[in-house]
This record gives sequence, structure tokens and C-alpha cells, in this order.
Amino acid sequence: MKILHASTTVERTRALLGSVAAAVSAMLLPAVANAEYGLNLQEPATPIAREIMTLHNGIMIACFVIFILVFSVMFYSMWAHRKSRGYEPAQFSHSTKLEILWTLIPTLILVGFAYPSTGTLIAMEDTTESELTVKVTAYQWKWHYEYMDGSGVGFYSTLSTPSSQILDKEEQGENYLLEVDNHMVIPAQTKVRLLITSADVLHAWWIPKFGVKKDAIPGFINEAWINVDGPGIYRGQCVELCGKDHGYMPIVAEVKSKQDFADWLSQQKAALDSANGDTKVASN
Ligand SMILES: [Cu+2]
Repeated sequence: MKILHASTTVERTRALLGSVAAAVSAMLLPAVANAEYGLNLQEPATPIAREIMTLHNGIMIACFVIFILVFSVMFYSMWAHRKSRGYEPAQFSHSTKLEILWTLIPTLILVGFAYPSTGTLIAMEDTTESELTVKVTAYQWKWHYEYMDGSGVGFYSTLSTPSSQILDKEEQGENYLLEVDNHMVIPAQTKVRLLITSADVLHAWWIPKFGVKKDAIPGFINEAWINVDGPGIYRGQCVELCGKDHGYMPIVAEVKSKQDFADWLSQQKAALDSANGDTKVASN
């Protein structure tokens, strides 16, 4: 009778563990299979964003495994050693061996997380050997981009979503509140340094696919860098509550091939020169 009871218990435990595993995989599968659900980080477009993604995934898996282990032991202990089964509790109150183990193991796990994370953090701050510097200045409620190559090329970047869409008088477009008049244009496969500051209140510059989120602080200049894999349009937003139009100062980066970028920059310089020339003529 006792043996029969034990075997059904084992079967029940197996069935319980089986259904827990099924439920967990059912929860995880859609996230893996359907990135468009928006549950994960956005697809990385820079080496740093890729490192962040790898760290995030690895640490999440480690946390998940720890969660399953700890809660399995806890629920099994509560269930198997319950009073109604007549379980006799152990009488010890201290265990030096256990205390050393439960200090040592978490420490090792944390060091295992900290070591690769620190490497990425240091890499994020390393703006040396950048080939181009763009100064990003935040305003209530727009951005200004200035190319620090002595050319004086610079422009404001302002929300271009029509107010009719914001006021629900017209259907909202595909890039609703994530579109601007002038894109920040940068070259692909080039280390670009960003100098981020603000002219009024706190703002923050963020493009998720670049893995960059930096505060824009009046009177301070924060540094960041990006090296984007390939041409494309990348979108982000101001991520520091900066006033009533905080939600209306998106960020759009247009990444061009090196050659296209060089052409674009020389066009901008030519336009600037001719504008300056016109001013001189006019003031004469
Ligand atoms: Cu802002």
C-alpha cells in the first residue's frame, strides 16, 4: 500500500512538472517566434546594441533557470514535508556549510553577470578613434544637429507629424509622432561620436536600435558613439520628461553609405556657402 502510494506520488510530480514545462514553453515560444509582438528589444543595428541584446538574453535565461530551480525546491519542500503527512522536521538551527554555500554561489553568479556587463559598459564609453563628431543639442521641443568638422553645417530637427493626425481629424500615419522634417544624417560603418547637451531643461537622446540612451543636460556635454551596420532610417524619442511637448520631439537618424554621406555633406556645405555668399551680397 505504501509503495503504491509512493509511485502515484512520483507520477503526480512528473505530471505536475510536465504541465509546468509545457506552460513555460507556451509562454516563451511566441516571444521567440514573433518579434513583431514588441516584447523583445528592438533588432540591434550597432555592435554595442548587439552586445546589450546578448547580455540581456543571457542574463534573462540565467535568471529564469535560477527562478525555476529555487521555486521547484521551495514548492517541493512545502508539499513533500507538510504536517499532514506527519513529516518530522529537522532540529538544527545553524549550518556554517550552508551559509558559506548560499553566500558563495550568488556571489559567483553576480560576478558572472558583472564581468561581461562591465566590458560592454567600458566599450560604450570609449569614444576614441571616432571619424566624425555630431553635436546634439536638445531644446523644448526639438533637436539640433551640428557637424563638428569645421564646416558649420547644422540644422534643427522638428516633429513633422501634422496636427490634424494628433487631433484625430485625420488617420494616423505609419510613423505617427516618430517623423521629423530634417533627419540626422550619418555614414554607415563609421565610428560617429555624439556630443549630447541641452539648451534648456533635461532631455535624453535615445535610438533603441543603436543601443544609445544618453541624458542631455544643460551646461554638460555627454558623450556617446555609434557605428551603424548599414544604411536605413532609425527612429527614437526624447526619454526624459521635459515639458508639455516631451512626446513631440522624436529622433530620426538617416544612415547613408560612406560615399552618399560624403556627397550629402558637401551639398550641405555648398548650400551653406552660397547662403553666406547671398547674405554678404545682400548686406553690401
Ligand atoms: Cu525632451
